[in-house]
Amino acid sequence: PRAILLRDYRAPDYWIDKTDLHFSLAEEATDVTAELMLRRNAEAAAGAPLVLHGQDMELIEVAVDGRPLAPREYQLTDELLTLPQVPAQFKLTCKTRLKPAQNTSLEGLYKSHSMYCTQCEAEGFRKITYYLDRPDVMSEFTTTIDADRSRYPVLLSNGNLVDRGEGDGGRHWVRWHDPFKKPAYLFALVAGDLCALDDTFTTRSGREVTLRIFVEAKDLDKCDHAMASLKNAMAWDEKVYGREYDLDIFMIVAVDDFNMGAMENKGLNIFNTSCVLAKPETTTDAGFQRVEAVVAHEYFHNWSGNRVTCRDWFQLSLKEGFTVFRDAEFSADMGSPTVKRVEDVSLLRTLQFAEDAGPMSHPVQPASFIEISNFYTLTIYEKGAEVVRMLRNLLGAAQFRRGSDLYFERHDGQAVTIDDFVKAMEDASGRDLGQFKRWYSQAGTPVLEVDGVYDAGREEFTLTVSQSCPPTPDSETKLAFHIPLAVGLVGEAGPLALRLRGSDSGTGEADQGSCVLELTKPQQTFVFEGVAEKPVPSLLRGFSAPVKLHYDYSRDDLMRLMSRDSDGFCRWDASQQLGVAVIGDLIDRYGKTGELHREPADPRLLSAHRELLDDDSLDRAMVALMLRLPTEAYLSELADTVDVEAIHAARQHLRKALALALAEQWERVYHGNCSDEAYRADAGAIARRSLKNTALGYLALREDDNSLELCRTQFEQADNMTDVLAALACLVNGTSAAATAASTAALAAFYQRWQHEPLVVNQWLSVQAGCVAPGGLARVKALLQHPGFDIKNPNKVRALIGTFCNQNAINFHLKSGAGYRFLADQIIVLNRLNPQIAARMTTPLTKWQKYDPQRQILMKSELERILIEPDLSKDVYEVVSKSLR
Ligand code: B3K
Ligand code: ZN
Repeated sequence: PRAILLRDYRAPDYWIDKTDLHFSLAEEATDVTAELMLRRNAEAAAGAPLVLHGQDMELIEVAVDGRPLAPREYQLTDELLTLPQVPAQFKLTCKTRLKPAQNTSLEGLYKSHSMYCTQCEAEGFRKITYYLDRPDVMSEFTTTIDADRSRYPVLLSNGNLVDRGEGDGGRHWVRWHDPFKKPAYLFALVAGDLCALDDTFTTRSGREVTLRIFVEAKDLDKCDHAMASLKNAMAWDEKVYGREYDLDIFMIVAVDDFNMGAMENKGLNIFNTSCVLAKPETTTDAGFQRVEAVVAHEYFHNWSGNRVTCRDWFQLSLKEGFTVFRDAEFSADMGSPTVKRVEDVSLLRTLQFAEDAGPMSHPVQPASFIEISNFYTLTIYEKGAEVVRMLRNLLGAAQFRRGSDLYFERHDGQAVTIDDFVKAMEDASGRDLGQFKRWYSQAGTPVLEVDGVYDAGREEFTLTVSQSCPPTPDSETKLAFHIPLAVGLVGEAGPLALRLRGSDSGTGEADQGSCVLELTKPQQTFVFEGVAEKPVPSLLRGFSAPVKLHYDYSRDDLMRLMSRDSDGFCRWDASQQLGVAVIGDLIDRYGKTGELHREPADPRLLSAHRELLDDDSLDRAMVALMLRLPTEAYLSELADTVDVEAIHAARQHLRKALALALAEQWERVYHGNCSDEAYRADAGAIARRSLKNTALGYLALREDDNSLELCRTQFEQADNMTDVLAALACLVNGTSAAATAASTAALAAFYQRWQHEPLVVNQWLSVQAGCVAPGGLARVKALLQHPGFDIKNPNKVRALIGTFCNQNAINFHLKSGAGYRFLADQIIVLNRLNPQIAARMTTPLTKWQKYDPQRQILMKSELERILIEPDLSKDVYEVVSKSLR
């Protein structure tokens, strides 16, 4: 397989002004007739051949201006159809035959249960017909679908329904027309026996839009939350970005078999059921929030992605980074901003930082790829969103909005680049963002070393900040980044007023105890004047830049930040840093002695947690977050070499110590947050459940009769999945004989009750895959054979194999290498069925450099075994070969 390079970008030789598609759907095969109105690009050479993309289908006929071509008049390979001689303007007709029922890649046209659906981003349209399948070719689509009326009463495509009729032999047809030009990746088709939830939204200019969510009949009672989220998102985009919806109808369809969360096809979003369906009995709070976020994300793409799209796939973060930033701000506004920020930063710091330090590290704007599907990454999405957030922080909300307005206005209907986006921000603000653009072209996580010195005599506090960035596969040395560093100073009683002296940067702007220092050089110094007491600096407030920051805080400093800082993110981060330090001591201890039995917990951490638990005036959501110890994944990311056993033992030991030392507090907080009110998915109720279930988790570690009974009662009596699953997880992870018996009974009862709800069964798979008790691999292997599992369904693969390999380190990283062998076996099976999912599942093995020499050898040998597989997909080849080089 060959790499595609950004620097090789060339405009297409032909444009496709109109695309007229006709689908005849049938069980054995689907016939597609495409009529394309082609026009040579004025910049192309006169005799330029027409080279169309196409794969995995049968070409029945190709005609130019109605005249069928003889085979010698074109060349056909596995991936391209070339017509060496074509007129400057003409109609191309292509007839192709597809086998959707055999398409397990879930890309192109495929069947999910009894329904037909499509997934075309990034390069799936070429599995439907021969086409210029690249985002800079934008066309006006008309789509006719012809199918059996009783099996497929609902036939959908993009735009507006313009015609319909009856056919022979029980068939019917519909015609859809999309007035907005779009690239082929935004095309969609759905056919099935579906029910719909209907609603309307009136835009601020007074147009009424029909909103329709299509699902299987049994799921109609689970659409209300998605509909409410959609309406909130539509109103929010009008208010915050001035963006109105543009068609008369907006449709969402839920399908069970889907590689990603959802897809923003114009006017016809296709969703993974996991991101649409929600009701309290079947869906956790996290599930509700995910539905809200993904519905909003896909809706926001209508402007950031569809009206203004990407010139080429190297610009992917242009739409994804911006849209993630937009959906994060939306979720923050709908719920608790600090909680949302903490969750996003946790994800970034654990998984994106790990990605950026590993073999698949790439810039937000990559310079090359083998398979674009591998670049729908945390870097493109999450880091991309952080880069947009930094722009907002540097420009301020008002200028950022002006920049966004200019971007949409200037580029409406165009396929553009990340440069165009930054240029609009520059033009609207008058700022030079030249150095800032390095965030897009340089990979790696910058590291800030910060030093603070207090001069009591002069009442001055001096911060010295140096930046550096470790090498990544794309570049050995890095140029300095333009980094907004938000800071405050915290005195004994709380935040201090700031007076920043014009230092060698001079751009800091102090207001109300917070200011943004702009870092542009390898080292800079900032002096705060009039500081009457020795402060503790509050650094990287709100996580103002995606960097690693080191400052030599004492544990007392961290406790001051935890209780006195006005910045919620920094308060939480201080609790995490304290946890990391305390667990770090235990990890060292375990390394030396191989056990921790009598190791006491740090009294400061105990008293910090006691204070959090005793103070009823604090925000419950914040308390729950701060009581959660750093995860094993985060601790692993921080380590140079991951000591799997020590990290697990240390964290578990500390959890148990906290459980015992604060037993009374946990019990009080548990009971104090049980509520008889009916389930609500608002921020307050979610916070209450979160704190209650954090407490239950600690109580369960006591492994006594009382706590077991609490878990069992909550499992049996709760009216919502959040509480049921939290209790089930406690039972499943219990180690006493009584807990094991209770767990077996609970798992059986749960399956019995929910076996007909695939999304609930997935949670059942996931809770077992995450069980840290010994014997995890055997449990997961047994579940592969269970009727509730299906390797062709990505949600199930993620729930069982994904959870086990990514979130159950102690069981996956067995010293024997059996966990690695298991994963490689699954990847080899998946490679043939669904290359995108196979490549994604490979991630844990690619992190081999983080482990000890014995594990490295075992992990690499599994990667090498995958690499010699015949018929290895481009997807898996790229990930495996890059991680071995
Ligand atoms: N744009 C889609 C991603 C589809 C990628 C498929 N390989 C989902 C989203 O980000 O909204
Ligand atoms: Zn997206």
